[in-house]
Amino acid sequence: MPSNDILLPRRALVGGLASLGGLALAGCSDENPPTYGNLLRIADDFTYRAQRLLLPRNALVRQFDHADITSMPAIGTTDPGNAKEPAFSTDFGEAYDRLRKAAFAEWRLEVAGLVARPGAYALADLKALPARTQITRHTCEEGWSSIAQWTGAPLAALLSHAGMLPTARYVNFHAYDETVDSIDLYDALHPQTILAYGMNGRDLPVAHGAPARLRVETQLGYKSVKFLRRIEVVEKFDDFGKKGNIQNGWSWYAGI
Ligand SMILES: Nc1nc2c(c(=O)[nH]1)N[C@H]1C(S)=C(S)[C@@H](COP(=O)(O)O)O[C@H]1N2
Ligand SMILES: [Mo]
Repeated sequence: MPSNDILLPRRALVGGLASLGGLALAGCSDENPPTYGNLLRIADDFTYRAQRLLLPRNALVRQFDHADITSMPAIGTTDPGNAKEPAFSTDFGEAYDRLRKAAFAEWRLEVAGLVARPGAYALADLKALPARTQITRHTCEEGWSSIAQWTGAPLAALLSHAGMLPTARYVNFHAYDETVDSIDLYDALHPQTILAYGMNGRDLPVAHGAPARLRVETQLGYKSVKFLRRIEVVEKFDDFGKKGNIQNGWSWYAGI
């Protein structure tokens, strides 16, 4: 595959590296991704540390050719604007429905937290950032996998545009179905971590997360949050309580 990795502006890179240094130094502190609640979580922690130790920081996952693209089921929420969906949000479901009916022209991705320039990005703003297209395998924790082509803005490009501050350590993602999740800066700045607005050469379909979803190619499918509403850059790890994956029995770190 042709490589279209972007080069981060030096300032963002220095900021990012400073934070990564913080992450490594804080290796044994209480603020690390949690191993708590249950003995089995020690295994998550081990996977996290082992992968961080063994894998080169920006090792790319395998990319495929057009001929390898398969069909892909839509999983979990497939329309956050449909009140019959199990995860329909009373706070955001109707808003999503209105946005969708207006072809997402009014949709804005809020970018908040530890950034010098908090903002609200329209789809056109995301498309104005450098674009990356990649054909990758999506692996769902339920045991199926699919190959699709994704086009979007590298999250690193957005974070650099927003001026991520050196204290940043995690990026939190909030969706219209109230899914919340986070990744650390290793994955946030990974070249294949993108905010995808295109799938298989077309606009991202609603069922797959329109108008924009996260693609974290280095982790299992559930980390690729669909229907993005808000991104927040933070220093302190948040397990999101009852809404987070830890209390719902999922690993926070699902590296593959
Ligand atoms: N907002 C949101 N994101 C989500 C989900 C969801 O239900 N809501 N499901 C996750 C799971 S378990 C998987 S496997 C993938 C499925 O992506 P797809 O529907 O495009 O196949 O999205 C992930 N992201
Ligand atoms: Mo999944």
